[in-house]
Amino acid sequence: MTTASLLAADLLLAVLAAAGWLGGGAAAAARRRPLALALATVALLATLARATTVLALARVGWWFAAEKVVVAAPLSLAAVAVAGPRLLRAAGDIRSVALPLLFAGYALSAALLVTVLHGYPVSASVGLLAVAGVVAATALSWRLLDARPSRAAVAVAVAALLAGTGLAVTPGPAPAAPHEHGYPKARISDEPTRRFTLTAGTATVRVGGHDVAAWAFDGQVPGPELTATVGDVVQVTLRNRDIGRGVTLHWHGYDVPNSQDGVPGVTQSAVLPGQEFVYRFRADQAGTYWYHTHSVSDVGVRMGLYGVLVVRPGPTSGLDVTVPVHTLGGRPLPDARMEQVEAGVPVRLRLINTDSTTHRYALAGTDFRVAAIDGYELGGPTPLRDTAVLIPAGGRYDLVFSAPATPVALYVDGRRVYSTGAQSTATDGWPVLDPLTYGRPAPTPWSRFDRTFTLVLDRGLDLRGLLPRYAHTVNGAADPDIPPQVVRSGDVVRFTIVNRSQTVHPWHLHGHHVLVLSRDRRPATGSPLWLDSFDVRPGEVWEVAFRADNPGMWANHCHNLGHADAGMMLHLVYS
Ligand SMILES: [Cu+2]
Repeated sequence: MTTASLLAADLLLAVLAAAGWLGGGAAAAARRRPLALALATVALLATLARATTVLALARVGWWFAAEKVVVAAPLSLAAVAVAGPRLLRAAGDIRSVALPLLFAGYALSAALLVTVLHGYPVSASVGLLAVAGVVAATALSWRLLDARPSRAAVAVAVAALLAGTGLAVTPGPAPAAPHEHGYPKARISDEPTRRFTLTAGTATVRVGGHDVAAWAFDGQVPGPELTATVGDVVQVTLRNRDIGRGVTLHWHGYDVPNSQDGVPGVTQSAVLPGQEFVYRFRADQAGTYWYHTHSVSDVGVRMGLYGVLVVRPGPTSGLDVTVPVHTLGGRPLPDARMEQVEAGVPVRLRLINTDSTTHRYALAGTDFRVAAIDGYELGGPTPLRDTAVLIPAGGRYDLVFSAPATPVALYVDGRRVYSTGAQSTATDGWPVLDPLTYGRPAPTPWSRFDRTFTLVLDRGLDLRGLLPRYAHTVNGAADPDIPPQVVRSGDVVRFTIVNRSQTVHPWHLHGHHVLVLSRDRRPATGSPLWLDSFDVRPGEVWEVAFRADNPGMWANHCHNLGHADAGMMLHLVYS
């Protein structure tokens, strides 16, 4: 079982146990003995079964197994200890076990709420509020069952409530405000050798034979493909015609100077209708990249404000095809395309995922190699056949092959998007490439780290704004309340990224590529893997490192852009 399915099973058992105790208590109160006994048995079995799931989670290295033991186990044991013996001894009135069963139900519900709603890390105030809730609910039930709650129970509930609330409203240290420093201005003065102008505006575009309302660069989705050769000085003038919520250009994966990074509120102001902004940077890194707006990025990118950026090392021969995959108005892009290719022609397919979730790509009909990931060439890539690749949100894979005499086809999630002739293959059952074990290894350039940071990705209630929201959190906080990570120029920095939630988080640090050290404590054994976008799946622990060599203030966020908008965004700041 994967960690994600173990987590789901554990959650299901927890819900079953809580519901069983609560239902059993209600049935006992109504003097329905058989139902009460049946539900209590279900609850007991589910509670015991959780020992198995928690143990299994611990064995696969889930970081928070101990927390389950600390929070859920005592409450589960208390529930069994209070309700179990009473149940066995309840020869007379079944109603006498109603309260213990209800108490067990409240205790497990509280543990569940703390786990799901509050997330990591659990604070003393949340613990006290949970205890207050359990005691208060038990006292109220006691009262409704025609008995009288002891004054001690009421006193405990009130005391816990007051203490918990007191701790909750005590302000913690305020995170440094990221926007007080003004915007960086330094821009290279070299004369541009490649000039482009992109105009953002609302548009109607054709997708799969349907008209779709979009936001587009130059009226097309994706926007124009920008190309350059290593050594070029690229200048792009961005104009906004009528996108009311503003537009910027972020060069995804291209480690430009901070002032050109295109993050509104951090490196520049959003470009409003009628305004323009000129970006200029040196193309000193070859590879496959893309650009997109970073202003209300969740909506803006989804509506179509993105395009491809390809930087080539020099004149190339053969066929060079870019395949930017996107979902526009619920319809997949690009449309299927077929072209004749002579046998023996070298082909490079540049696969780009511009959506917010992972896509599965499968190249059928030929051996191929993964030449590059996220713009960086891999060392010693070996031939692959009938193997799929998973590309995270924002990620890019370059596949290369020599065109065979027979047709080749590329499938994305089972849909054919590119082919060199009539070709039909079922690719669903293919194994998936693990990039951490692919290619020729090389020694890690660093053995010690000047800074280490841990990022726990999670969900939780964020109560700091005007309205409470169920946010995507990092270390228990949501943007803008996540403290920035502060580094010095030249530092070698290590991140440990842990996913405590039930969803995939594609992580993306601006301005730097990170070297993957390990995943789930297993060191990367393939070619050095320099990534700017990588999927941290539920339960996974990634260790990555980079040298802090690009000063400024950089966004560091989940590239499921809906998650980023819902809090999963922090900043890397040079002191
Ligand atoms: Cu995410």
